[in-house]
Amino acid sequence: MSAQVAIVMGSQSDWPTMQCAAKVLDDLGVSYEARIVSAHRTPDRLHAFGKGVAEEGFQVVIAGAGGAAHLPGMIAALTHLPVLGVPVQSRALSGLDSLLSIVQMPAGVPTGTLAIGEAGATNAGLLAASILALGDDALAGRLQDWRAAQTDKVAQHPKE
Ligand code: RP5
Repeated sequence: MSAQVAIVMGSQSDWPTMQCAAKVLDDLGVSYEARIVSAHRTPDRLHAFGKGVAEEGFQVVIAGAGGAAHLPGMIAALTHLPVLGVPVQSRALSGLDSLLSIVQMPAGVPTGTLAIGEAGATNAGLLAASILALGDDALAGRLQDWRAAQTDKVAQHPKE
């Protein structure tokens, strides 16, 4: 059986960021598979992945890329599955290039665009879990527990 979530990234260099999505999914007991798919360096792999990702059995795609970050949008063009885009922080423009490349999709081909960098990857994991939890009460419970634990960690007062 296929994993529930596909985490794809344009380069090995994106993995430290995208691991934040993987960690959340691990915490919540959601299965995933991570792959490198570059829109520019491996265009045939991109096309095969996008055309086949639903048939493979995945339910949500998290796609992270930096710079000219065409990966999430191109996957969204090739599949009806929900695609969550993570703008990876680039060296040259601090991820603003990544963000604008991912967010400004034409009407009819949506990507859910998250924040730049690790916060975005973490939230992509949480959002993927929320989507899957719509049809999975046990996962919805684990997600609520995760959020409650986060709340409990916030102190009332700052330490000296
Ligand atoms: C993008 O180019 C990747 O998503 C990565 O964020 C960026 C730089 O890639 P490398 O040159 O580090 O492989 O395609």
